[in-house]
Amino acid sequence: MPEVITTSQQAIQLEDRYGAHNYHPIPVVIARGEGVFVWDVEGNRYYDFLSSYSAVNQGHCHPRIVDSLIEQSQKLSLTSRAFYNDVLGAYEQYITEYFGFDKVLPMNTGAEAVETAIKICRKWGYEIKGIPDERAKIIVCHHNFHGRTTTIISFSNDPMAHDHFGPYTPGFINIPYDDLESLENALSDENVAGFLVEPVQGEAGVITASEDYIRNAYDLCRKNNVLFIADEIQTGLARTGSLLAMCGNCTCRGHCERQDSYRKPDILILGKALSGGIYPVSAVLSDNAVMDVMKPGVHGSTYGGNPLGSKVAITALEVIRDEKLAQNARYLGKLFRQRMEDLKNKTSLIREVRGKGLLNAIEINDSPESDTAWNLCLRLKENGLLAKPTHGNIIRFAPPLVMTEEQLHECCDIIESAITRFETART
Ligand code: IF1
Repeated sequence: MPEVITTSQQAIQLEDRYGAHNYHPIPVVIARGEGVFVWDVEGNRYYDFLSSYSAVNQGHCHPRIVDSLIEQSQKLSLTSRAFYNDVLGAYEQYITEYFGFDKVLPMNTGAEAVETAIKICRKWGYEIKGIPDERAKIIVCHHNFHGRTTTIISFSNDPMAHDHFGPYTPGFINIPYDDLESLENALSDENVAGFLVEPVQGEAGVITASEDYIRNAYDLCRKNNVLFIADEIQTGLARTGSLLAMCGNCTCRGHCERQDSYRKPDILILGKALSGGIYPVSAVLSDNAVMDVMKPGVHGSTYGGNPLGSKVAITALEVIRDEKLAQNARYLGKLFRQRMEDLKNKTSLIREVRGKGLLNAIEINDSPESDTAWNLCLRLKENGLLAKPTHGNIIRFAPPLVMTEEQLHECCDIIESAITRFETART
């Protein structure tokens, strides 16, 4: 029988002894989650300001999504795609109409969806664009993060993610993010099939591009017959204040193709909050002109398109729309950044505040090698708020999108108190 965990220390010791050390977690052991809150083994409550890396946009254990999981899991959880099932078609219709695409290829994790998008793009390059076999290239950006598989880390320029996992997959061109001239130069290569980009670079430290970058990059790809592939695994599903970060410049507060600023990606990749953190579900959406290169037998997955994940995803998407999470994220995000900018004027610890919707970050005024951001996150934990640094000196703040204005101000008070007390203690 597995050991019953009754203390945080016991849990940490077990993970240290028996688990691979591929993470260095903040020392907190979460036992329960509900909405914007999590509780540790000892019953201490915290605001979750990471949202499981934007997978629980709908809040922890959203009751409607949990009910869908329970109901479907007691009927049928998995059939494989060797047979049809009575949920997948309804899910495929729902999600393609929800985002405005002809077809979806259902997968499980984000990395799997990115790998799937790469395969679709390459196949389209050879069979439709006419690129000579084995010559297709995909343009990616410096400081990208698209997952942890060997092909994906082949085009990462983060040594931690990349080094000593070779030999690497060829066929990728790395260019600076938010640099249209570099993109235009790279697009002059007629063997380019696609441009894979995050509308906001999450792991890099919430790097937001200049206002028209995504739209102009899209137009350059269109002009060069290159597929625009939007990785919205972290930025999508209302996180950045619109249903998709791609439509972030429009004013419809949601998602409508009629907005002249919206550019519909040739391939849209979703994951994380597509299931509200309840079950791994990812998706690759595209129109027939691209998706129809995928014929029976060329791609697949044991769990991809399973009825349980499909039912959960339908409800997760309904919650985003019914609870107007994009609108709430846009409104609260502006408040949060204003509070952080006010705090920046009172402390020397904050170098920059940046973000979109409720995907935000503060850059700490210390070197990435310092432990300042880590120690600040420990202080935040002691004050009831969980966050974790990325790339040393950047603290990402991404609460569930169901947060209220009152809760947001309480969290800003916690952040302000922790930073000012931390600075005082240092002087
Ligand atoms: C870790 C953060 C990292 C992603 C984008 C694809 C994937 C992710 C834009 C792959 C996953 C996760 C992975 C997790 C930490 C977290 C993350 F930015 F969200 F914080 F690493 F960059 N595209 N992001 O953000 O999706 O296969 O994980 O379902 O690997 O440490 P996945």
